[in-house]
Amino acid sequence: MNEPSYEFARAITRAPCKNIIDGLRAVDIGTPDFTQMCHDHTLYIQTLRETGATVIELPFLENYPDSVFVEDTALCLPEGAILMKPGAPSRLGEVAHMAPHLREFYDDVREVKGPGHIEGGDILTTSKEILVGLSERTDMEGVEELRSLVKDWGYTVRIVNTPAGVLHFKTDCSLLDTNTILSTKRLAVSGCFKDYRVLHTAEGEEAAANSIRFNQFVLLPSGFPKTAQMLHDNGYDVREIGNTECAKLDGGMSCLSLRF
Ligand code: CIR
Repeated sequence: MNEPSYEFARAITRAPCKNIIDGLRAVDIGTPDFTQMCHDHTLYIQTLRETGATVIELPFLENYPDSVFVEDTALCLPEGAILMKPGAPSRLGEVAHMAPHLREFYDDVREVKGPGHIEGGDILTTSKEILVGLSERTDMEGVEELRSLVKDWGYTVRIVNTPAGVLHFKTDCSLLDTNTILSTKRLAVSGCFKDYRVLHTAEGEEAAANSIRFNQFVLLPSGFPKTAQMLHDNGYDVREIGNTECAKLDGGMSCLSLRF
């Protein structure tokens, strides 16, 4: 196992498509504004690039409304990439569109073939292990197949639970540095981070948990001032990115890129 970290040379993103208005959502809180979403997406990419990383921008896929959320299609590790098997039927086909791009960068690209399901949004890779949250999209068989695929790379996979009503495990947490996790209280009370230092999102700011540490920055959805201040006070260089439109589709900072 080559210690995975928050230092990345590259990210892959995909442009939002107009059909994003038909994207999956747990609760309908309004139609996403495509123009605003594109604006926020551009700032997201610019911020990743500002760290010195290369960002590979893939073209939109009109047949896949949720395809801007590339994180769910793969798990990128230093040793290789694993193609996922999304639990949402409308998203299964996105994986084949991502595979050739990962093969350009990785010699070793493996694949979860099923019958189980697993999505990248349920996987948190830390310096010591891979945590996978069971959810509506990720089942035990999917996790067991992932476990067998990463075993010879030396990874330990730990199964944890995603809080009820939360789409993905990482909807509620993110890695801030090798030993620190940003988490909602409702997730942290499960005890799944007992071996880590945990910083909690502020009360009422649970949606700030879907952030990413990318090189020197923490990309945080904007509109969560108490959590932003808390991260700042803990020494993190916080960059706030508008996320109102992706949030209507249960998306946050981590969903929008594959990082390696
Ligand atoms: C979905 O329900 O699949 C999309 N609307 C949102 C996916 C968000 N992805 C993520 O958290 N990794």
